[in-house]
Amino acid sequence: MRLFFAVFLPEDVRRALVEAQGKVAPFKGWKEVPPHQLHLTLLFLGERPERDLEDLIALGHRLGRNFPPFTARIRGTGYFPNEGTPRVWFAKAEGEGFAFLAEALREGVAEALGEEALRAGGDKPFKPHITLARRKAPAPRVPPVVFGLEWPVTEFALVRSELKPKGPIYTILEKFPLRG
Ligand code: 2AM
Repeated sequence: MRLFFAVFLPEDVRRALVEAQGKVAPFKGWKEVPPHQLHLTLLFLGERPERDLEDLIALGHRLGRNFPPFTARIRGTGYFPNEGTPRVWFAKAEGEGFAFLAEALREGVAEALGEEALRAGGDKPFKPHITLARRKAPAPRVPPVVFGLEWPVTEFALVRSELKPKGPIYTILEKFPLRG
């Protein structure tokens, strides 16, 4: 199964991001991420055998027990890649906890499943972001959106992604409360 660890968003943050998605809506080439799927990926694992689930769930709970909740912020948007033709339009997230959690997950996954399990995520530096829209066809860049969003991150999740012609279906397999 295709798996990743992610943080999902509270309703008010989601609403603000959906409003921002309205900016790309007039441009046919952008496909917005559906509201209930908006998330911040902490670690992408790619295709993993089902037998890994037990270790991944145990890891998530162990980290959750040791990490305190933290404050997240969103102030603006950006593109991947930033130069040339953008593929992804995202909301930039801030909050030290994201990088700490992402790194702890990398270490924990490498320990439990081996370094090989980190390969799917690639070796690009971790940039906490929430993908708002993906570019499917030629489409113009949209002007930056400015936000003043802040919320407490109190949990993260292990998510299954099933790739379908209409777009991926995400299923939360397990939630990990932060209670360090
Ligand atoms: P993205 O939103 O920037 O595309 C599920 O695919 C999630 O894992 C997405 O949030 C995606 O980020 C992220 N992800 C990170 N690395 C990935 C990769 N190599 N392939 C697919 N998704 C990846």
